[in-house]
Amino acid sequence: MVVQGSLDAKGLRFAVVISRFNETISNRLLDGAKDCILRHGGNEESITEFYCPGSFEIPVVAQRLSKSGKYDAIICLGAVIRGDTPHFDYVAGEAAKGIAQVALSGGCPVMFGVLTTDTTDQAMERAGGKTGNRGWDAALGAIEMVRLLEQIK
Ligand code: INI
Repeated sequence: MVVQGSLDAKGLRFAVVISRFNETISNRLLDGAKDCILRHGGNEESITEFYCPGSFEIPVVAQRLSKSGKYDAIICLGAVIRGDTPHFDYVAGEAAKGIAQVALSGGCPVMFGVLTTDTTDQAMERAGGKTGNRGWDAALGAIEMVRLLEQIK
């Protein structure tokens, strides 16, 4: 027997948490996520966008959304770019750890669509450039996870 999630977004409610830091990239990830949801049977009304200052703040917003019970999935989007600062490690690490913690807390599926790259060019490549769009991928994963977990109750 094989259990897997379908890719049907019809009727699902999505919360998308978007970091405004590096917002050109975040917005491209958002465009990808929305396109994916619409192409899989969802509609504009099923997507609610929540903006926070930076990726460090994504987990607390995701946690509140998860507790609200109003959404079937939460998609977290942002870009942490290394540049020359050790700040990168703290921001990227805390974002990843915090999002994973919310995902495991037992609410709805929470997707990690936060890019962690060395350069802006690398981030652009992953946000609708030559290596695809991680926002699109995160949304597809959200749909699959909702439909998978529906079968494991
Ligand atoms: N936030 C990001 O989302 N990406 C970054 O690259 C970044 N850098 O490089 O500093 C960043 N910093 C802000 C951080 O997320 C918090 O908003 C800030 O520290 C206030 O808590």
